[in-house]
Amino acid sequence: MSGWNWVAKGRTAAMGAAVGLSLALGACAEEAAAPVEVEGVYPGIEVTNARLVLPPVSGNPAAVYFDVAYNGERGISITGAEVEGAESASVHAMMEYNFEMTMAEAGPIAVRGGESQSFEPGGFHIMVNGLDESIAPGSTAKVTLKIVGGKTHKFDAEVRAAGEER
Ligand SMILES: [Cu+2]
Repeated sequence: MSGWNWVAKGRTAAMGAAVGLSLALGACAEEAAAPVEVEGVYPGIEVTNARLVLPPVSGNPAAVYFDVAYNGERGISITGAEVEGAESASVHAMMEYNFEMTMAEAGPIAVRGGESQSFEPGGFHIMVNGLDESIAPGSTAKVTLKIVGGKTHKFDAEVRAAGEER
């Protein structure tokens, strides 16, 4: 009889543990459902088709092109950029000056909610100076966009040789 009692007590304890476990799991599931802030990722920004095109002559500036979409409310403004392994990077625009196409540093580039903006040859691009030689075709460059308000959005860009498709 005492043996049976022991089993019953053991079962009760196990059931208690099972209830505790399911409560803990429930709490976990709730946390996962809440929006998770990932460091360096700006909620609502989506960057696609990102590539860093190396210069034909080593030591000249490289350029980063990509498409950026914003799915949030209102809008964002891109104020600058950084590339890992580069001395400097800045947002440029191609523009006509004295009847010639030239490039210059661009002011904040706005992307409204639900819209997108292409950074492409002949238009906006990120100009990259002093890029480390380790960033070779086939590798990945780590790019950070600076968003107005002190936030950032990081993404990877495929590194392409000068002669490859831009
Ligand atoms: Cu440029």
